Amino acid sequence: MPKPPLKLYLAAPRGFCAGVDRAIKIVEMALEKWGAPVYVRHEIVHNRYVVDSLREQGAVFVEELEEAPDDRPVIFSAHGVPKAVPAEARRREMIHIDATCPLVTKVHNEAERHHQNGLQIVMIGHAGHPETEGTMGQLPPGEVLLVETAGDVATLEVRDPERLAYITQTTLSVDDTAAIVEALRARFPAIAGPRKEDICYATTNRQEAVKAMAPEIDALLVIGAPNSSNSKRLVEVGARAGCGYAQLVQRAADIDWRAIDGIRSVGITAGASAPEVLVDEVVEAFRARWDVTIELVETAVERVEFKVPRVLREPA
Ligand code: 2E7
Ligand code: F3S
Repeated sequence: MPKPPLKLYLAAPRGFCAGVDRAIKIVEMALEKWGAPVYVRHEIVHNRYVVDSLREQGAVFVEELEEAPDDRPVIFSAHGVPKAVPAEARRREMIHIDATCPLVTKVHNEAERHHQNGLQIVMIGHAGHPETEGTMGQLPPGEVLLVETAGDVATLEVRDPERLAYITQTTLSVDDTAAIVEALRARFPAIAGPRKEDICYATTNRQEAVKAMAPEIDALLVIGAPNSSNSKRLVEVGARAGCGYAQLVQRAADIDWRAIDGIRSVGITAGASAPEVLVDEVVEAFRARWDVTIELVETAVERVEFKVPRVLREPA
């Protein structure tokens, strides 16, 4: 029986961002420089495929620094760490390398600057996410208040409404965040902050590409992990832009084929931590069932690159 036709829209940009590329390189270069095992505090990026392949090369993933020995190098994940973590690594005289994305470090520095200026900080982010914990952990307890929704703004208790600033997580929904910023500015007109928010270029671009393809597609698949904030936001953006079916899948084996039986078009994208091999795998799985025609939906071209820390660029 001939396969039915299917238009497959591929989002661009999708997949790895510059911060993820750098973080993975840091682990690989550390393994080359010091040999195995190299410890990594938290998943270097939120993707099981990436973590498993680094584990095979000799990386050992732990959740807390205390699980790593003094005498092996330790790497901090791309999401950032509270200040207490590198402080403890220094106290233990450990070789430690920070794979925090430079765009997250920029937010840490912003928080520090506002604090030096005597401002209390409101962070827009998701409770319990490692980036939020790392950023809030740059300052003493009580100096950074968390808001997750526009509703949270109404009940916020601040020290002085005239001496406030806001910062954000880098992987939020651009549209939801704009509404929260608006609520903050309405209640605290003096609040300082970035021009818009601290959402990074990669998050913004991936959300834009999903919005552009949404009117064309019967279903959207986002390749990414269940703990990947930026990937989950892509599913929400797709659903809100009108995709009746928008799903997060880690790889081809997760696809619910019965749920998308009869579709004529599909959109595929990948979160910033999802490797392109998983995109290829998903596209191949579609080709096995449909007569696929691919169209690229390109809304931006990314040329951002970040250098790895100097210690890894120097000869051993
Ligand atoms: C670091 C930062 O690993 P991810 O899935 O992380 P999120 O934050 O989206 O859960 O994606 C790459 C990445 C994104 N942001 C890494 Cl701060
Ligand atoms: Fe950095 Fe944004 Fe990627 S904060 S790690 S460039 S998703």
